[in-house]
Amino acid sequence: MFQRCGFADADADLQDASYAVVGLPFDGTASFRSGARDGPDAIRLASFNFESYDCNYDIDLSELAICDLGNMDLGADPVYAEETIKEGIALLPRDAVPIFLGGEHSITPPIVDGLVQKGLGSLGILVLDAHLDLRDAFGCTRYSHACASRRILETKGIGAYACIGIRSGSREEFSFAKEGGITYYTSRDVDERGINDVLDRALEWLNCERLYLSIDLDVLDPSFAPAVGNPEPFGLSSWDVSRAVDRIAPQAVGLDINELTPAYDHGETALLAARLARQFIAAKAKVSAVR
Ligand SMILES: [Mn+2]
Repeated sequence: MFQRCGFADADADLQDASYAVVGLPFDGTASFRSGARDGPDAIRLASFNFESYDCNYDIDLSELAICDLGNMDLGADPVYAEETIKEGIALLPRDAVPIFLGGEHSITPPIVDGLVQKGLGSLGILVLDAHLDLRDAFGCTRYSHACASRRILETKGIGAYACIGIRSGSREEFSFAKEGGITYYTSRDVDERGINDVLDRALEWLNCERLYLSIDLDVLDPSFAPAVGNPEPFGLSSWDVSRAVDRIAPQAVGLDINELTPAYDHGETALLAARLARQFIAAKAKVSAVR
């Protein structure tokens, strides 16, 4: 009679969980549209639109052990949020694959650091993003969403890094990427070569057994995902991102979906975010079932 109000089909207890949904409601460094702090709950609400059965993977999410831990209390200070996220990840059981619902993109560096600290080994980090996010600081803080990839690259213990969907950054950021040999693929690369070819190249570069996937929803064209902090035209399609999830999920130790700003949504961006999270779980569960 009483429905749970977390992520749909996430009714397992943490000690039994194979998948742990964690909300990170932080938007303290938003530079254009704020409101990503409301992202996790909007994704949860949207998740109830979908069947528990994934017909592509022949996996029923209601038969999986998924736990929704709720939201971390992150406040508005980026330093506090970063430390809290790291502390929270240390408490997660190693057997549960975390699915982090953002929150702005500044949540990703402490997630990556927290996962490395758990001794998961050398992680290949794949970021889907319109923006390079390679600034050393932005808006008086090094913890800004505009510095996310720069901080990820500084994280000790990660394997390789690549990003796909790039179409925005300062001249200094592009110079930094080129001089530093940072692997990035533009949305034009995806348009010209196709997502599968770009993913082939990115995965070959990452060359890691374990991967981490960070989806900044602004990687998508605003026609697919309008409700993001910094929308950028000429982006990827929902099919492109779906294929990336299919390819990465089997090797992934975790996922984050960030930058949803629900106040600018008619529901379509939250629905896509929820669907991608569910697809990630189904794709991973399919591989686990075969093994
Ligand atoms: Mn971005």
